[in-house]
Amino acid sequence: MSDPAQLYDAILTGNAKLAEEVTKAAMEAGADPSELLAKYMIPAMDEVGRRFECNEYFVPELLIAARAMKTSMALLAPAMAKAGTKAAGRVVIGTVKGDLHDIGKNLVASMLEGGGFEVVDLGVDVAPEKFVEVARQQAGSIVALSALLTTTMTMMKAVIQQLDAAGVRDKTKVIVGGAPITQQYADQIGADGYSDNASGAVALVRQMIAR
Ligand code: B1M
Repeated sequence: MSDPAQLYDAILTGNAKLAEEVTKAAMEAGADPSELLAKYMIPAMDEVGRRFECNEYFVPELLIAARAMKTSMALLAPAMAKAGTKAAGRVVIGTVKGDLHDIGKNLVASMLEGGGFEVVDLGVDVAPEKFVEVARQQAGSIVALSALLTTTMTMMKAVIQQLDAAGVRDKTKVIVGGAPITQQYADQIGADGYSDNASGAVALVRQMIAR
């Protein structure tokens, strides 16, 4: 019988096969997906980032760790989607232009779906014009922006400015998140909400819909 703690090493070493086996076994044993994420999976990715920063890991290691993380997340997603209660509302989500990081964004999207929201996932490297086009088509949606790089977080401001210029800002709430984002930055660019984690993002959307 595998130990869920092995998930940490499986992701850290980019062993997707082991990550899959351990996740399946943990789910069959009734593990809580949020606990697997918080205790093993996200800390493993943080350690991957730390190793990358001190030149112990390079881009290939980041990629294989990300693949292992995604393998596990794909197994957790259905259980996370089942856990929520229904709430009306649509969220258009994407990682901003120039940024290819999608693990956190996918987690936020899965948890929003789990919360009963309709999620339109635009993917990664999404231009401000695309967010505006979809916000126009899907009036009343909440736009959720993710950025992981200090060089791409400025794109969030560009999205807000373009929503404004297109005359849809007053009908569109914007929430932001991702490792380099802070409440202060969110306020500075005029976002309507910020969360540093996926469940906080769901709570924010709920509050906005309730208002
Ligand atoms: Co990149 N990368 N990366 N990377 N990468 C970081 C972000 C970095 C911090 C690593 C480091 O140096 N320590 C660093 C950024 C430095 C900076 O800007 N200050 C970095 C760099 C430099 C780069 C490249 C430039 C490297 C290079 O090529 N030289 C390059 C850039 C490519 C590009 O995007 N244009 C690059 C590439 C990559 C890979 C493609 C190899 C891979 C991504 C694979 C993928 O996503 N499909 C990758 C990875 C894996 C990472 C780290 C190691 C892990 C990111 C991750 O998935 N974390 C990362 C280091 C780190 O973050 N510790 C790093 C797990 C995930 C669950 O957390 O995404 O933070 P996170 O999401 C959280 C919260 O932030 C929040 O909720 C989530 C759950 O709690 N959240 C939101 C996220 N979005 C939200 C939206 C919300 C609300 C909350 O509302 C809308």
